[in-house]
Amino acid sequence: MVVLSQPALIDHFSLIKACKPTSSFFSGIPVVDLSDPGASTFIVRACEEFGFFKVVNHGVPMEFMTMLESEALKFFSLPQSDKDKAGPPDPFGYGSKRIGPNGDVGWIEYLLLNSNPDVVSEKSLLIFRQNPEIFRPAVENYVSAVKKMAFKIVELMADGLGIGDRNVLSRLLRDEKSDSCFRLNHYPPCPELQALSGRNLIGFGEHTDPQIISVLRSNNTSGLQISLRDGTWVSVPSDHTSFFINVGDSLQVMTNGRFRSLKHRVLVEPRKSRVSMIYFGGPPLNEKIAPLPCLVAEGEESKYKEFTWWEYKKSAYKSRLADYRLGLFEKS
Ligand code: GA4
Repeated sequence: MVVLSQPALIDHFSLIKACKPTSSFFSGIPVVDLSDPGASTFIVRACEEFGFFKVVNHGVPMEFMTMLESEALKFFSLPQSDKDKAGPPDPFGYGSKRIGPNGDVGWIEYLLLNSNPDVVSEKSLLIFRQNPEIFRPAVENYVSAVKKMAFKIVELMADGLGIGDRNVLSRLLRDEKSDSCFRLNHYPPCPELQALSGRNLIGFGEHTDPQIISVLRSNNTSGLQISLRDGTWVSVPSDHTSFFINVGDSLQVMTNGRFRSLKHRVLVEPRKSRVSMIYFGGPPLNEKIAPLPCLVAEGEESKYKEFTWWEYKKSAYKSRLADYRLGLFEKS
């Protein structure tokens, strides 16, 4: 990302929003120890209460996380013209400041990749070819370890929900046609602009994730904020050794609203760069997204109209980041 002089900064990025700095870190984030026999119950409770939890004892080797973090930083440190060769995102590829196709902007640069190594998009191949040979294995090692953990988490979720078939969610993520993706985000500090406005720049504006679950890991720089049920925004203390899981819109529907998808955003730290890596676990495109029959009590009905993941995704990509995307699919 190019550092600009102050007038140019204001001219070019007046669209990037800022918000009042919030100093307090939230200490109530549920922590799930994956090696704990009670993990399935804690996961369900966390998804009902917050749509969000932190995972420890996850089994993903720390070296996979640090290796990918350093490779990502090397990529983001390349000259702008080199990074631009991997853009603009379609949605895969390198993007800077523009998020999605409908005018959303943020103080961010990112790489969006297909998470299935068998269907690596043209853009990803280009990125891998242009960069040192270790970038691709770093992505693949990390993503395959994180996927395994995600499969385990949704299986525990099914156990906790009392669903007889514990693979009902994981088979969607494990499917070779699973429409999952992987994102590397870089939020460079911008002290000049923050000092000018006296506010925190918004790196990634508020939104919910459309998929089933998202698995996030960041370096030791904070910035992630979540919206609690009462609408208050709280900051999540960073923890580079753990993962943060959030419920996506599709899981909200599959649980008939028992789990709520998490509204979250990222504020830029004035002096430290934040790098995050997120696996978005989604179903195959033709999969019907509907409440799991065993989660709809007798006499109760589905709160949602019938739709496939493809229909939901198409509609999501026509929306703005902060829109309530499920609204269109709710029964009135
Ligand atoms: C949010 C979750 C993932 O980052 C993402 C995002 C996607 C994009 O960046 O292209 C979207 C956003 C996300 C939801 C609404 C649309 C699509 C930007 C946007 C405005 C990759 C995804 O799948 O949905």
